Amino acid sequence: MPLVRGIQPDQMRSGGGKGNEDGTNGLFTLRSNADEAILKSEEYRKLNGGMIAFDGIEVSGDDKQQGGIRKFFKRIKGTKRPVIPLESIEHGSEEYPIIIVVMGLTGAGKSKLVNDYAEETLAVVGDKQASQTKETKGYGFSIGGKHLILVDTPGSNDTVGSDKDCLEGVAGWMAERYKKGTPIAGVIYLYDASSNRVKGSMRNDFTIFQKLCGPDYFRRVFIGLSHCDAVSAKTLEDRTQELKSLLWKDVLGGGGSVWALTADHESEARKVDVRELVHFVAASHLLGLDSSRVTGPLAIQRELVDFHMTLAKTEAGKELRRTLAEYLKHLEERKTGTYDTRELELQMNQIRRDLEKMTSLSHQLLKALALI
Ligand SMILES: Nc1nc2c(ncn2[C@@H]2O[C@H](COP(=O)(O)OP(=O)(O)O)[C@@H](O)[C@H]2O)c(=O)[nH]1
Ligand SMILES: [Mg+2]
Repeated sequence: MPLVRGIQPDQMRSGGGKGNEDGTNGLFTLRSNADEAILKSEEYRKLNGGMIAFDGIEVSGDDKQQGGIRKFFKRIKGTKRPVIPLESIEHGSEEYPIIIVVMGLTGAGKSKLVNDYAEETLAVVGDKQASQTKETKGYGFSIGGKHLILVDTPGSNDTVGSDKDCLEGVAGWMAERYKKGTPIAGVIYLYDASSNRVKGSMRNDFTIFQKLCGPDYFRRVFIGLSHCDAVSAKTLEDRTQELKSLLWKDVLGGGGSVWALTADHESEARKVDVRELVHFVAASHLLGLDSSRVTGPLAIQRELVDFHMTLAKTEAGKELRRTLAEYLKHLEERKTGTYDTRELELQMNQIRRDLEKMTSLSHQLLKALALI
C-alpha cells in the first residue's frame, strides 16, 4: 500500500499515466483501493463543495494534470467554509461534530494549518521556536452539511518544562470528549520536513504521541509534512523514506499514512492541499461510521476515563516521565564541570516540579472528569 501521499516528484517530470512501483499514478499517489473509495465517496464530494477531487483529471500529460488540479483547488478555495462558534456546535446539534486534532512540535505549523484551512487568521502563528499556542483550542466550521472542529494544540518543544502542560492539556481535552461520547475522527501529526536531522525532542515527542494514541488508533493518524516548500524534492523524498523506515514505522505499519502538504496550489501542484487532507480525514471517518470500522478512542482516553488512571500512570505519561527523568540526569551530569550552575538549577527544579505535579494535577483532572 502506498504510504506517502502527494510526493512523487520524479513522476511529475517524467509525465503522468505511468504507474509507480507501488501501483500509484505518480501524482497524488495515495491510491489504495480504500483511499480511492474515499476520494470518490459522496461524503468527500459534499465536504469539497460538491466536487470530487481530481474530477476530470485524466492522467495523460503534465499540463493537463496541472490544469486539472489548479481548477480543483481554485474551486475548493472558492468554497466557503464558514467559521461558527464552538458553543453552537457543542450544544446545538443532534449529530456529533467531526473532530480533527492537530498535533506536533512547536513550529511545525499547526496554527498555520488551521488558518490555511479557514482561509482567515483564527489562530496565532508563532515562529519556529516559541509557541504562540498556549491552550488546546477547537475552531468550528460548517461544511457540507456537517460540523467540523479543527483542534489546535500547543506543541512540545526543546524547552522541556512545557511538555507536561502540553500533554496534560491535550489529554484532558480528549478525555472530556470521550466522556461526552464524541469520537475523535483523526489526528494530524505535523512534522517539519525542513529540519535537517531527527532531534532528540522529535524522537521523544513522537514516542509520547504514539503512546497517547495506542496501536488501535494508528490508522486514524495522518502524518502531515509541513515546510515542504523549504526543501528540495529530492531531500523531501530521502528524508521521508528514512523516517518511514525508522521513526514512523510502527504507526505506518498500523495503518497510518504520510502526506506532503501545501497551502497554495497556485504554485505547487505536487502536494496535497491542507483542505484536501482535512476533508479526507473527515470523509474516511464518516464512511467508517457507516460500517463496522468505527473510529475508536485513543489509548489515553480509555486510560483516563474507563480505567480512571492518573496522567502519570498512562502509557504517554510514563513515557514523558521517563523522558523528563533522563533529561534531568543529563543536566545533572552537565552541572559537574560547569562554573555557573544557576541556569541549570532553574531548569532542573522546573523538571522536578513537573514530575511531582504530574500526579497531583491529574487527580484534579480525574475529579473534573467525574463531574461530566
Ligand atoms: N515556509 C513555510 N513556513 C511554514 C509552514 N508551516 C508553518 N510555517 C511557519 O512556521 C512558523 C510556525 O508556525 P505555527 O503555525 O505557529 O507553528 P505551531 O507552533 O506548530 O503552531 C510560522 O512562522 C509559520 O508561518 C510551511 O509549510 N512552510
Ligand atoms: Mg501554534
